[in-house]
This record gives sequence, structure tokens and C-alpha cells, in this order.
Amino acid sequence: MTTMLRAGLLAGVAALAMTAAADAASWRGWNIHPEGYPNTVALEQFATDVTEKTEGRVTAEVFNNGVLGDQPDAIDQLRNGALDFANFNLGPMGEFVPSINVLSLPFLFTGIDQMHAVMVGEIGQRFSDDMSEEGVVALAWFDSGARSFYNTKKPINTPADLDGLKMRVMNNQLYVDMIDQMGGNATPMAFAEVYQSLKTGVIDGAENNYPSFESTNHFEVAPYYSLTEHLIIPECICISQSSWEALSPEDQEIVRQAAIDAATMQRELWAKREGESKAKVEAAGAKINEVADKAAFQSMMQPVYDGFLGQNPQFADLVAEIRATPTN
Ligand code: BDP
Repeated sequence: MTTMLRAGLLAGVAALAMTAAADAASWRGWNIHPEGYPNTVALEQFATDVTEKTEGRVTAEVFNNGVLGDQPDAIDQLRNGALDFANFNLGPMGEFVPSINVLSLPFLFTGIDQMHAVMVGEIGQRFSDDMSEEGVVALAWFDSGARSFYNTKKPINTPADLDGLKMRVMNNQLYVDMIDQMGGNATPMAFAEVYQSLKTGVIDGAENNYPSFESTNHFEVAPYYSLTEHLIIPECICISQSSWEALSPEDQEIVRQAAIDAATMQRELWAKREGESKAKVEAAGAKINEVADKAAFQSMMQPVYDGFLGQNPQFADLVAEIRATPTN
């Protein structure tokens, strides 16, 4: 081979490689949960599916344990394209997409089944349209169970038991209002800081579902878990609008299907993990109590609804529609 021919070939190969590199997208995925958590397993499956089925046109990687930032920050990053995909709880999403706040109203749903019915139906589609206007493409919904209170001091049976307790909440004014109404002191705080804050007495308690109560080891330091089930908040598997729009229609379909498959997987793993987490925390000495009179908590929430709907009267019909949704 002549030197010139070789040089020409090398240049050609380099040019091809550059085109491939320019076309291929490297996607960074945000995840707050650890290895083995249902959401993590499903998100990793999503990343593998996307990478394999787009034949490398998109290479997706998940970063676990919130190493890429806390949740409100990550939502911002996804909106401005610094992150490509994520699993978000829709609680903190309300700060960015007003209609989503409806899902943070305490005791909105009669139970998990009604939440599922709402989210897979036409109302869920409306939520995803609203999110997409804010740069977040929600492709499928993850389960997140029901959130209950836990604390370092005593079982909660009535709202009066929350009196004076400092309770950590996710970042959303509605949760602050919710705790205030019940007589506690709300402290919005990043998820990652909760364990240490419980341990050192900066806060007395928090609220979450069984799997997160267990995976974070919060049960070790705050063993009283009281089944108020005051919030049922769905989660999304979301793509950054800019990453989404850079895909061909064919690849959008691949990504959408991968997200739907991941959500199906997450829901199955979730149902299993709830039981496993409960058994694990109980075996470790957590004191779980049923709350006989949940209505006592629920009836205190009227001012939260009145305040929210007073400021956002356009969502009153949406709340009514959700409440009227039959459970399949
Ligand atoms: C978990 C959610 C996660 C939240 C966390 C929290 O899956 O997205 O960040 O609660 O309380 O259940 O911050």
C-alpha cells in the first residue's frame, strides 16, 4: 500500500468514526436509590434496553444513590439537558409543573389502585402533557406505595401525637402545610441528609413508604412506623425534552417501549419489595402500628385543600375528576 493510499484510508476511517461519535448520544440517568432497589433495577433495565435496541445510537448509563445531585436539582438539570433521563417522585415535580401539585394533596386517592387507574388513563396523559411543556417527557409511571410517618420517639395514633415533632418532608410547600395542620413542625430536607439528622436529633421523624424506610436504614434510628398512608404519589420515568427531540421517530418508539417495560417490571418488583421491607424492619425491631382513625388525620386536611384550590381554582375540577375515578 502506498503511503498516500494508507493516509487516505486512515483519514476515511477517522471521518467515519467521527460521524458515528457525532450521531451517537451518551445518556446520563439520575437515580436517587441504591443498587437492588426496585426503581434501580428497572431503570438499569431501561438503560440496557435503550443501548441494545438502538444498537448503540444511544448509550444510556444510570448513576445511582443520588450522586448527580438531590431531586429538585436533578429536575432542573433534566430540564436544561444536563441530564438525559431519570426516575423522579412527582412530589418535588410540583414546584416546576403546577398541575402536578394536585398529586401531593394528602389523602387524595382512596388507595394505590385508584392512583394506578388515574395515571394510566386520560388524566395521567394530561399530567404528562403538562410536564412536557416544562421540558420533562414522562414516558411511564412507577409505583411508590403509600407514605406513612415514622419517628424516633413514639407511635402516632392521632394527629395530637405529632404535636411539636420535627418532621422531614420532601421539597414542596404542600407538605409543610400538611404537617403544620397536624400540629408538627415541617422541615424540608434532601433525602440523603435524613439518616444523620434523625440520628443526631436535628429532626424527630420523616415519612416514606416501606421500601425507602428500609433501604435508607432510617428504621434503625426512627423505629416507630405508623400507618397513616397520607400520601400516595406516583413516580415517573422521564426523559429530557432536548434528548427526546434529538432522537429519530424510530428511536423514540424504542425508548418509549423500554420505559413502559421498565415500569411494568418496577411495579412487580415493588409489590414484592414492600412485603420484604416490612418483614426486614420488623425483624430488626421496628414498631409498626395500624392507625385506627385515619379519618381524624384526613379531616384536618381541609385547610390544605382550601388554601391550594383558593390559589389554584383551575385545578378544582381535576381534583373532583380524580376522586370520581373508579378503581378497576
Ligand atoms: C422515595 C422516593 C424518592 C424520594 C424520597 C424522599 O422514591 O424519589 O426522593 O422518597 O423522601 O420514596 O425524598
